[in-house]
Amino acid sequence: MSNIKNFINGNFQNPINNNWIDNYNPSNGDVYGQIPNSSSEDVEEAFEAAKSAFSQWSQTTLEERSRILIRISELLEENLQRFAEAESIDNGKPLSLAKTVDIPRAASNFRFFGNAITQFASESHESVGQNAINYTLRQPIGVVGCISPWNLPLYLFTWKIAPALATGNCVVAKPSEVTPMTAYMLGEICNEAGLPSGVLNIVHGLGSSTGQAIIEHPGIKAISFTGGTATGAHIAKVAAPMFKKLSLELGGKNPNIIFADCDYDHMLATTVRSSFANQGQICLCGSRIFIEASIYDKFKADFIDKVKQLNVGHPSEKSTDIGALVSKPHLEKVKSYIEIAKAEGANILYGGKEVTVEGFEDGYYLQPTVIEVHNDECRVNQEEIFGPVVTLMPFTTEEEVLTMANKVKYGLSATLWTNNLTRTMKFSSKLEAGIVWVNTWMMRDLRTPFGGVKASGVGREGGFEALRFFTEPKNICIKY
Ligand code: TXE
Repeated sequence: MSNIKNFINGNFQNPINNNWIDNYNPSNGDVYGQIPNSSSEDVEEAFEAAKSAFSQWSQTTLEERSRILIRISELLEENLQRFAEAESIDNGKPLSLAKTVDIPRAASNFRFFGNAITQFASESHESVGQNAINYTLRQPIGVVGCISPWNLPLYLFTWKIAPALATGNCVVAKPSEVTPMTAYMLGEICNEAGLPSGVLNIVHGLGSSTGQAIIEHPGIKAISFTGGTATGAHIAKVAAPMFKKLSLELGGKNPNIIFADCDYDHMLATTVRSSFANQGQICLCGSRIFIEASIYDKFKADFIDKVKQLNVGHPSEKSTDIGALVSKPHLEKVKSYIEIAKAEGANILYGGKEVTVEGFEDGYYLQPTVIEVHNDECRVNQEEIFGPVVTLMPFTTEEEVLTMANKVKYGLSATLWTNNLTRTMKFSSKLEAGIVWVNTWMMRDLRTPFGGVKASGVGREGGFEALRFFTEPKNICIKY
């Protein structure tokens, strides 16, 4: 059994109430460990440790903070294989993906923010003619809370923690209870890298107990959260009366808009990836595919041909393209949407069934699923499924597809395939999304703002936006 513990004040400890929950391996359905279901007492201890560490950490030179963050990054790289294996077992994602995306990107987060903090600057404003100068101090907030989901476990956990630490805050963090393993392992790496005790505290447990204790804690002044839209709305309700700073990165139902004038082969290969990477469990996946009518039939045939070649299998197999879904309840949720699609009269063009992987019969495997819909307002086209399921629909005019693309409650990202510059400019400005990719997908530059509009959240992560979020601007006006 792989049991994990809370990481508080640099020590690994059991939850005070000795309350534990099971941790499942999605590839075979087995319980392979237990994790603390921490209570508000553990969160209080983590908060006290963070609070005591703050006076020193916030005064640590930028060079020293940068050095420690970059050391964490190096140690993650040195431990790539171990972390990738743990991530793949905990989440069900192909080991190859964890090794090339999740863990390298987690390491990049620490390296990027370790470097970015040495370049971060604040403004000064000379009040001309008034003999006065204003300057802005960017001070750390204090103790902040970071709460992350299960789809890209260490990648999204570090995406919040690295900028919070770089700016001099101390952190109480909670990974998803569904995928806690690599966050637990990160504790050891932080100790080895010389991160002072109490600067980062990691408490494990359910959202309703541990997560709730973090968002309710009056001393935790900011919350950075990635997860479901309903949870985000709940967090906003709890945090608003306490005037906490909030960054919420929530769900998506992203359009992938394909015009006939695009680079077809490149579009086709990328669309397979943007549909099914990580079993479709990425908030940026393009789950609504709109295709210009003149190439609709060709696209449909070619796409299904490629999707058929995707290999659903055990995450550790090199030949696996699609691993296991993260949990049994999530598998059931995704399957329920396939039933909804049928009831709504959509055509299941491919997939829709569970897959039995030999030797791992109780794992949570599902075929990549392609659904042809006739009405963009149907539920499978409007609600976030967050699994290996995409919808196809033809369009004839720019206006029609733009309206359909924007006619959902979400607004995280959008992908556009065209070689027409005027159309590119028009769609880039009119699509209701925080991120628009043109002729590519999920190309990331960590300096860019990341986040969504509408029900996809508030605030932006990434680059200096994250450093701004984790600091409080204070204006100093000096008259001379
Ligand atoms: O997310 P939750 P779930 C979407 C996706 C998925 C749905 C639900 O559609 O099917 O959300 O997934 C913590 N106070 N996304 O149930 O519950 C929780 O413990 C404080 C999109 O896993 O939002 C976990 O650490 N924290 C998404 C984190 O919130 C609470 C990625 C996310 O869990 C809490 C994942 C509370 N009251 C799911 N309740 C994306 N945008 O990438 C829960 N949590």
